[in-house]
Amino acid sequence: MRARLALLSSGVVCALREVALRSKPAEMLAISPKGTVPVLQLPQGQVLEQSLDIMLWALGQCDPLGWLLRSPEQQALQRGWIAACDGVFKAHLDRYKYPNRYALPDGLADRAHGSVFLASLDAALASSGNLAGDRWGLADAAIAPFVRQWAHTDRAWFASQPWPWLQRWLEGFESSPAFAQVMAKFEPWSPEHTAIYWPADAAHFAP
Ligand SMILES: N[C@@H](CCC(=O)N[C@@H](CS)C(=O)NCC(=O)O)C(=O)O
Repeated sequence: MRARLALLSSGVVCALREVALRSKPAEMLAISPKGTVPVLQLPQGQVLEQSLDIMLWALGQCDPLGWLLRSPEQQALQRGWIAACDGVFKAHLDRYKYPNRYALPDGLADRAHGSVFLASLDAALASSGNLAGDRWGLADAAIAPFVRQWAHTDRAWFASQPWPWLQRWLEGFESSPAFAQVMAKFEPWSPEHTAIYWPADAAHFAP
C-alpha cells in the first residue's frame, strides 16, 4: 500500500502484476527469491525488493507534491519514525494481530508495547497534523498503512484510546481519494493476462 501511495503521488506509471501470496508466480520468485511483495523491476532490470526503496525511487523520479522536500532536520525525523515503524512497531503489530503464529496466548502484551509508538505519533501529530510536517509526506504514507492494520485489529479498542490526533489522521487517510485508489483490487496476474498500467490516473492525490 505504501509503495502504491508513492507511485500515485509521483505519477510514475508501472505495469502492475497482482500477486496472490498463496500462489506466488515463478516469474516473481525468479527476480526476487525472498518472496515478499511489493517488488519493482526497473526497465534496466534492477529489482527493488523493499517497499521503502520503491517509495524513494518513485519520488526520486518525480515528486510533484514535494513529499521529499523537507528540511534536513525534518527528513531525519521522518526517517526515524519510519525506522521505528518498520522495526519494533511492525514486530509488535504482527504479534498483536496473529498471536497464535507466535505461540502467544493473546496479543495484549504486544498491544501494550506497540502503543508506546502510537502515543508518540499522536504527540507528533498534535503539533503539526502530519508526520512529515505541515503537509502529508513520506512518513505519513509509509506509516499510515501499518497504523491502519493496528486500528483494524480491534477497532473498538483503538477508538477508545486517548489519541485524538492519530485517530483523526487515520480517518483523513482512509477517507481520501488516494486511499480508494491504492485499495483497488485486481485479479492475480498470469502470463496470459492483459497488462495493467497503474496508476491509471494520478491526478487526484489528496489525503
Ligand atoms: N520489508 C518488506 C516487507 C514486505 C512484506 O512482508 N510483505 C508481505 C505482504 S504485505 C509479504 O509479501 N509476505 C509474504 C507472504 O505472506 O508470503 C517491505 O517493506 O517491502
